[in-house]
Order: sequence, then structure tokens, then C-alpha cells
Amino acid sequence: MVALDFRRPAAVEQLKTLAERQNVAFGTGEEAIAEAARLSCDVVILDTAGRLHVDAELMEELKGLKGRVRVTETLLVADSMTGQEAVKVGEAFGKEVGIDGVVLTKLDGDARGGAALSLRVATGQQIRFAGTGEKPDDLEGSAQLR
Ligand SMILES: Nc1nc2c(ncn2[C@@H]2O[C@H](COP(=O)(O)OP(=O)(O)OP(=O)(O)O)[C@@H](O)[C@H]2O)c(=O)[nH]1
Ligand SMILES: [Mg+2]
Repeated sequence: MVALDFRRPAAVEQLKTLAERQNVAFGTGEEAIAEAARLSCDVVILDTAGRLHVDAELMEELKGLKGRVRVTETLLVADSMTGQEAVKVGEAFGKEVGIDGVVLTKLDGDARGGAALSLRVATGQQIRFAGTGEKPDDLEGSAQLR
């Protein structure tokens, strides 16, 4: 896992703790991507900064990253509690950055499935994973939501 969220305080530290708990190799910054190749990691996950609303600066940051790094897939992580705003973010990211799928979290909350349908339509992409709790094991591959 590569931490690239330098915006939110403690985001790097949070991911490091999570990686250690899951026994996953962890690095910080784009140089860690090359390190992952040296370690022969077969999957590299880049964790970029998030926003609850459409943020032009962040979008430029992501476009820049995709220009420098050859990524296999770009997944948008959306919180189902954010409702209609998540749809706007989904649309904007899909158009500006380009996404290949959605990870929808907090389906265990009160907001439930509305955002799933909206995001599916707004982005034209499949919901690839669904979060139903706070722990990594609560992230379910969601073939049934396709
Ligand atoms: N109940 C519940 N909690 C979740 C779920 N997914 C994540 N969380 C919790 O939500 C909190 C925030 O999760 P983060 O992974 O920091 O969220 P993020 O999308 O990376 O947020 P930013 O980095 O600020 O954009 C953590 O305490 C997670 O454990 C979920 O599906 N259900
Ligand atoms: Mg984050």
C-alpha cells in the first residue's frame, strides 16, 4: 500500500497502522511504487486524498498522478451517507479523471442502497466493493451489485 494522501492530517499514519495490522508492505510517496516493483509486489494500491465535494485542485493532482504512473485501475471510494453529493463527485471524477469502478462504503449505515443505484448510473461503472462495517474484512466484493 502506498500512502499518497498528504492533505488530511494523520492519513499516512492511519494507513501505515492498517497495513501493519494486515501484514501488507507499506510505503509513502511515489518513490514507494518503484520499491513495490523491487519487492515483486503483484498488487500495488495507491491511496490518494479524498474530498466530500468536487475539488478542482484534487482532480488536477489525480490527473497528474495518472500521467506519471501507469495505473491498472482507478477506483472511486464513496461513502453512501454522502448521498446526492457522492453522485456529483462520481460524475465529475468519471469525466475529469476517469474511473473504472466504485467502492461504496458504509452500507451498514442508515443511508443504505440509494447511493449505490445513483452512483451506478452517474458513473456508468460497477460497484466493485461494498463496505458494511469498520474492519477490512467488512469490505465485500460485490458481484451481486453489478
Ligand atoms: N461503519 C462503517 N465504517 C466504515 C466503513 N468504511 C470505512 N469506515 C470507517 O470510516 C472511517 C473513515 O475511513 P477512511 O478510510 O479514513 O475514509 P477515507 O475515505 O479514506 O477518508 P479520507 O481519507 O478523509 O478521504 C474509519 O473509521 C473506517 O473504519 C463502512 O463500510 N462501514
Ligand atoms: Mg483516505
